[in-house]
Amino acid sequence: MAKGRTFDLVIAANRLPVDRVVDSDGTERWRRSPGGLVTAMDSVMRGREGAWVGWAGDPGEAPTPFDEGGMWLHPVEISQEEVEQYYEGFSNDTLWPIYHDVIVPARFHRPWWVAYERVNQRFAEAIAEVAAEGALVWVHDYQLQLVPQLVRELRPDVRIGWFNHIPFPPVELFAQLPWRSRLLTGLLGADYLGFQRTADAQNFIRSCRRHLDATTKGDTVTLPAADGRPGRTVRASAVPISIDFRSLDELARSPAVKARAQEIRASLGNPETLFLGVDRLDYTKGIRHRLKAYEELLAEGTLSTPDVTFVQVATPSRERVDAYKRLRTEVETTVGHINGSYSTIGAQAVHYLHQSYPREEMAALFQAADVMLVTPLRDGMNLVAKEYVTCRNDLGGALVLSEFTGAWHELHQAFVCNPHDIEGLKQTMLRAMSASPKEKQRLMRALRRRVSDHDVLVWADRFLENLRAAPDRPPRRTGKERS
Ligand code: GDG
Repeated sequence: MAKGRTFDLVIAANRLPVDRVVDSDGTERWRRSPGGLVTAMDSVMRGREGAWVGWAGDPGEAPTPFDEGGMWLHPVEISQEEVEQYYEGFSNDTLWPIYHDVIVPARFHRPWWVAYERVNQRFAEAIAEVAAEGALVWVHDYQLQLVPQLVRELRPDVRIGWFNHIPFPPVELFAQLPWRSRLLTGLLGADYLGFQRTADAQNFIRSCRRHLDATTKGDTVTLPAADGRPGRTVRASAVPISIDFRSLDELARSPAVKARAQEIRASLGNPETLFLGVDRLDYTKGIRHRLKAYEELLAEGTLSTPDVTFVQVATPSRERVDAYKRLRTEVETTVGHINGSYSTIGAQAVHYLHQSYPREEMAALFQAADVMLVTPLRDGMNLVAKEYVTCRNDLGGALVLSEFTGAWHELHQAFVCNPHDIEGLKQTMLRAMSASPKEKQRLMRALRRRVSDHDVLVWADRFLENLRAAPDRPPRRTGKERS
């Protein structure tokens, strides 16, 4: 019925914020999916009339657009071959490693690029269909870097913003991409480009200077007029993402979550120190590094069970990509080795959970943990760090945080670590666990204030404000080509 329905705010991301589930009686329904972006945009859409353009998660024909919790969801079709080439291939096996310091080698395949271009074009067409005259279009992340320019060609009347959830790589790494100029031109179709850190925005601006006929000044890039297209000036700056502090804080204060946190500690044998890691099972997260540090502390006898234990939640992720399969094998072998060597009956050294949990359970785990280990080798932001401090309204707990996360640039009262420096990481873990309750309270209070004052709503407002104030005002359309 809603064919032709248009919206003043259009979000575009690789995935729609829902998963299709089939109940035991065979009926199908949509369920809100977990994850950083979903949580963030959910808050942004609250109280606004908006549409979300994205993939529904199953290859093949897209479901008909539908309304879900006050948001219009417009599915984009992606075939099985495109899932392999555009998503698993170009997005997660080419761009993801390049944008994360080449922790694993990037793989370049020309058919993957062709699929990436084709899917980006399809997203642009879907956005053009649902955007109202003069709408704000907010495109998300590395999977859709060509979309800003493609939308601009179809709909010069709309304002286009793009936000990168992951880092933007240094010039030398970005230069490896055979399609580097096309990616930059694709992004420069936007009016405003948001990044997690100033360093990411600067990396982007430097790459534009190096690879395009562009001039840069401060945080803007100017492309001269060419091929009948007018010149444009685009702003690129940092606007770090955050979380919905108030709703998570409220959840963490609930008696059910508090009781569950106690229950978790009791079922682990009430250890003196509970270490916790919560990550997608991804090689960027430094899971192996933290396990190595922990194993060495056990081997030296500095730590021992049952005084300490370690819970690692490793949510399944990108399981068909080879680098992820290898990582899983490595992590699971290491966990097996640690448990084989240092567990005793009734006192396990590592509890490894390759599963996804409800939000309430995550909040309880955060409350139960004495030391949260966030040790990525590179991470755009890392929302888990912000979620942990949000759940610690008791002002207990300690956060160990890698200097290679975007979060570190905001959370200076964390126990900072360089995860490559295993000796240093071990010392930081020990300092965090043995800090006095008073010191922990002082640090946690400051961390919580930062997240509370810079929550997801502040982030979204800042992004949209920057988008509205962007230098280039697009011409209003005068034709009657759309109803
Ligand atoms: C990308 C960037 C950036 C995880 N397991 C479960 C679960 N989660 C939730 C966490 C958190 C989210 O997923 C993960 O967000 P992160 O920020 O930690 O990491 P990425 O998935 O890599 O996200 C990252 C982010 O985008 C946002 O811009 O910060 O740098 O890489 O919210 O709590 N949630 C539930 N069950 C689980 O088992 N409910």
